[in-house]
Amino acid sequence: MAYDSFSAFVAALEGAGELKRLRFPVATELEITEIADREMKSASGGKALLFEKPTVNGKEAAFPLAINTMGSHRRMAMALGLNHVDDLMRQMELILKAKPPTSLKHAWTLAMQGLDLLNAKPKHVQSGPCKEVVHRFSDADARHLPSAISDLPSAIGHLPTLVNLPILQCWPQDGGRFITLPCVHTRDPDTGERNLGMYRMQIYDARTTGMHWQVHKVGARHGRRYYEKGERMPVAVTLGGDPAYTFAATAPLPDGLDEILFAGFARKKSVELVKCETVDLEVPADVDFVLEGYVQPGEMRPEGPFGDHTGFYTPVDDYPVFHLTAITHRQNAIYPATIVGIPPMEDFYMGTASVRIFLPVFKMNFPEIVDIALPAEGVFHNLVFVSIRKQYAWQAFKIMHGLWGMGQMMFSKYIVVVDEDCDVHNTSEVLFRMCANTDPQRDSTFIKNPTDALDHAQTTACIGTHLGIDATRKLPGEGYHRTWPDLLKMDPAVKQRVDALLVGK
Ligand SMILES: Cc1cc2nc3c(=O)[nH]c(=O)nc-3n(C[C@H](O)[C@H](O)[C@H](O)COP(=O)(O)O)c2cc1C
Ligand SMILES: [Mn+2]
Repeated sequence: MAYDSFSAFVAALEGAGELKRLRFPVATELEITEIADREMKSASGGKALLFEKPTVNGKEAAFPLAINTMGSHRRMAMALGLNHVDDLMRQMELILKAKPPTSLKHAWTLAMQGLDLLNAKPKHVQSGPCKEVVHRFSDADARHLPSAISDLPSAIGHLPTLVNLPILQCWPQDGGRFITLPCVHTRDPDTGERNLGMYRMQIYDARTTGMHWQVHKVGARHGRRYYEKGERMPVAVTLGGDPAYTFAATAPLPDGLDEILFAGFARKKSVELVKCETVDLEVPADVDFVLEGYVQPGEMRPEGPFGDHTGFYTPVDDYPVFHLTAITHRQNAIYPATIVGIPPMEDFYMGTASVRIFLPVFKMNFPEIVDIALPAEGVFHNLVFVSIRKQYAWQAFKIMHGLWGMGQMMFSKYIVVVDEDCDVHNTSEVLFRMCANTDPQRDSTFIKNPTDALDHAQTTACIGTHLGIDATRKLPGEGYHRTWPDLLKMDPAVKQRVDALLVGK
């Protein structure tokens, strides 16, 4: 099921008892974070929150703010119009099984062809709700624009610029305000291929932001080609609309595979794309806000610090700069936001959904894989649990190396491989296996690989070592010469008898 607006999704959450409204003024400076953090840390991710009167420097912003809208397994499924994310996983499986692929790239191509068959191809439309209010910036505007974020309230109501948005200052040592759920649309200048990625944006002033695409991401690769050609790079950023877009922007699709197609597949309705006003790009017509602009080759500016997914502040570093040329928006837009920080946070549920939906793709390449989990404590890349059906010696190591070579799985700092009868979603069960089943030296391997740009523990940014731990039961061919003992297990007949004995007791 598709949502025709972000507010339709918010209404669906409210109808399902998954939303709390905060009708009183709350400051976008730290206060919304504190309330949202408490909610995200409560049982099963708490509820979505709709702040009806977010304030910016003490003044009410022009739009309400919704946060934690995907911050539970149920809400994440609802965002994709599903009862359970596994429903989409099974569809993915069917598409891949219909015609077994010969390689990973082939698997993706097939998946995408399957998506076409399901009528997921985008349509092109002339206009849409995201154009209800259109403001192109002119040079005359520049005279009215405040340059410092502290001056922003003076411009509220004057221009539909970033200053009217309830953009959060998330954590005390943050370098400013950040757009935390931006869907960044770019094109490969050579092939014309679209990409949609989520890269946070720090507000520098009413018309300029940072563009935090890390070096390994597709937006950064597109950027490099524009820089090499010395051409100005068109960029469009969307906020809101069907939550399927926001999820697709975070999903780790291989480079060259279109997130808009994927979103169409996920929501079972093709995405309607509309041309931007000032840049040669298309965006979904039903989004709440479109920020149009460009990145100028060679222009870099200090970005950060930012209280990040890792639970630590990411220090200041140079990133490209985004210049706004137009803002268009819905009349009754809702500003979508999230916060990241010490886990668990909303992004844990988004990451978990990605792993579930793409599990069939992993299994296609590695049929022995039974299940994969990225526990919240590992903040995505730091810790990966994999269960396998082991048949031969050192198969666990093959799986580790395979995963370390697959897209963003290259960042996995620790991979623990367990046998198929271990539930990887139960962290305590995995730790029990790891402790009980390993000889640390025999069962581990260190490798060199690119690392997550956010990992502060590496001696040098973006490169470092990873550790793989084989916690499966050892086979004779693995140099284990003793008899592997059986795991304790109660006789099922006794369990039944005891169940009956205890009924009503
Ligand atoms: C809430 C949230 C914020 C994110 N912020 C960033 C960011 O600032 N920079 C970045 O490179 N990746 C960020 N990511 C991760 C990317 O969105 C993710 O790696 C995505 O798959 C990148 O898409 P791409 O492969 O098309 O570049 C964020 C993810 C989430 C869920
Ligand atoms: Mn991509």
